[in-house]
Amino acid sequence: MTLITRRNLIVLGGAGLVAGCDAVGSSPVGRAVLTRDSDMHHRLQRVIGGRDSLAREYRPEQRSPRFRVNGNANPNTADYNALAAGKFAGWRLKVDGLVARPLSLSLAQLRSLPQRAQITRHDCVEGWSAIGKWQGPQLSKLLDLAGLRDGAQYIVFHCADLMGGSTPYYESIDLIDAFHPQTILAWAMNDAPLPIGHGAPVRLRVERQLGYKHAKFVMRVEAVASLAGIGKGKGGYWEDSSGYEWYAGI
Ligand SMILES: Nc1nc2c(c(=O)[nH]1)N[C@H]1C(S)=C(S)[C@@H](COP(=O)(O)O)O[C@H]1N2
Ligand SMILES: [Mo]
Repeated sequence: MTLITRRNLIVLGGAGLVAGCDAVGSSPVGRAVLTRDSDMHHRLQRVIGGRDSLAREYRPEQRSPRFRVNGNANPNTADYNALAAGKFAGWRLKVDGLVARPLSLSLAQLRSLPQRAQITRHDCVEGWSAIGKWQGPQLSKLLDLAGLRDGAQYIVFHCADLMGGSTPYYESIDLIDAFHPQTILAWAMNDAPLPIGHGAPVRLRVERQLGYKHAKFVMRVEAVASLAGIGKGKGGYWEDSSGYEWYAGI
């Protein structure tokens, strides 16, 4: 299976669009193709795929026999270990920030919300892919329960693990992806509770973006107006530390 990179998408999309358009610089698509900034990926992706286009879904027998555990395999902090020892009965997901009704939800409550299951392909920036089944409530359901307040522009996922022992892993997405139907907070993988290595008790699935956006060990979902005050301000651990792009559309 070929990993479709953003670079490929731009080459293919750019060539096709330019060939079919004689006023490249004056159309929105042409401007997107010609603009060499990181925002271009985002806009071009939207122009080609549409805001609500779905990532491909697969049949059960297409699931990968082995799905790699990547990045942190276990937060291994005292707090997390205590929660894991209690099978996450004491875990609560906080939903706060720019919301009308902050939430604190148990795993049982997350499981009792309407669920979505999807079999999708995970593409890591390091060049491997795997197909798995994920289940959980749509993020949109939680955001509707909490009620976004005016000014909310991004949703931030705060994780339990500390990179290098001290820097929290976090990620963020915009509201288009937050309300996308395939954006779920998964507590099950391949019909079993999420294993610790894959992000127990809950991890984000944001199916049209690369693997590093899929925050594991999610503890808190925060609605914000700006990413400036969080971490080093670039919207995610890898964005802050290694220059990974904030919009990692595939
Ligand atoms: N909290 C947290 N989330 C994370 C990571 C991590 O190290 N910590 N690694 C990311 C990367 S780079 C990938 S490819 C996927 C790996 O998910 P998996 O272990 O289920 O394969 O999780 C992402 N989410
Ligand atoms: Mo990754």
